[in-house]
Amino acid sequence: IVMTVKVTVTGAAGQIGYALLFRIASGQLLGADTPVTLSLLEIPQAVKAAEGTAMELDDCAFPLLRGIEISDDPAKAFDGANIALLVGARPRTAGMERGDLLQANGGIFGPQGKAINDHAADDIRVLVVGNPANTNALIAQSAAPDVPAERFTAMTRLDHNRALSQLSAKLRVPVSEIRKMTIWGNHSATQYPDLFHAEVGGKIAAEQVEEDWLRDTFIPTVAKRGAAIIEARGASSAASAANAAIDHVHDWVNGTPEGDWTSAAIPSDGSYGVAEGIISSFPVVSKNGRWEIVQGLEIDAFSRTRIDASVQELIDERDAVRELGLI
Ligand code: NAX
Repeated sequence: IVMTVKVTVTGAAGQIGYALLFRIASGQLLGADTPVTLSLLEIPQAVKAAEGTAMELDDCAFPLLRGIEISDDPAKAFDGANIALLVGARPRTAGMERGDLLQANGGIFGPQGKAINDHAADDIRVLVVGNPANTNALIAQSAAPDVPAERFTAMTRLDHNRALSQLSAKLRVPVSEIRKMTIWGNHSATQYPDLFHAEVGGKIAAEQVEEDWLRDTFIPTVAKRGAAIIEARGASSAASAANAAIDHVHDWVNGTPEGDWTSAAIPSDGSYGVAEGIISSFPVVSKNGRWEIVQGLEIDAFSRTRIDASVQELIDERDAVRELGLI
């Protein structure tokens, strides 16, 4: 018997939600053989809009979609959930200090973590998309002591895909010829997209580009791509973010291809000198439904400085939420 998988999406009425739900319902998240039930969590003011999206989902008559639930109560929305995509978050508004931002998000991700702890299925897997994603994931994780810590992850797959695309354009090769791209650290402007382990045609990517392009164009273009999208579109990345969330969960559940890896922010076990416990992006493979950090990579001084700077930012965020009593 094929079990129906319950997928909970928070912020379901938002723009990423709108780009995400139809792809989940069509089978792109888990595969064409897996029926899904969608659970949409929204704040009370947005429940009506979520109902509208649910009407459109109905109107697609997706064969794999076995039900849609809508709620503004996390306890209900996460009840029996197998996969949780935490998209809804409190954005930074003008004049907001980092402490205010973390506090506001603590008020969202703490209770959601607790609801996951108390109500989700035993095999729950959580992907945090809402920013600041890594630290929001840490907050949710620490509110869910009964769920294995490794089930809480944050999304750097969009950054990873952006890095693939930039390198593909630079070297005029299809994305499919690039292997072993890595995003290290925080999903923020300090992230480090690493070309020293990426391979194109079996050769190290960093050796196929000019050093100044790598340093002065590639790294900042990838790290600041989100801002460039806002500038061009007048709205933040939505379809590409939804696509990355699909990629992340798809690979987590189904595994990464042999001979390649991807990037995901997962709880650090201390690998590569990254402080244990913080949720930091690493080169990862997925095997038997679990992420594993790729081991044994040599990190040169150029990469070390950049990884350390991004990890330091995550440590600072962790210390700040600790001081606020959020973890
Ligand atoms: P929108 O503002 O369009 O939608 C957010 C939705 O979340 C709204 O419908 C809102 O009502 C809902 N919401 C707020 N608080 C909630 C709560 N407590 N429970 C349930 N729902 C709640 O934002 P959108 O463009 O969809 O972006 C969502 C989040 O993704 C933002 O935090 C954004 O910064 C983040 N992003 C993360 C990316 C990543 O790579 N990790 C990239 C894209 C995106 O910027």
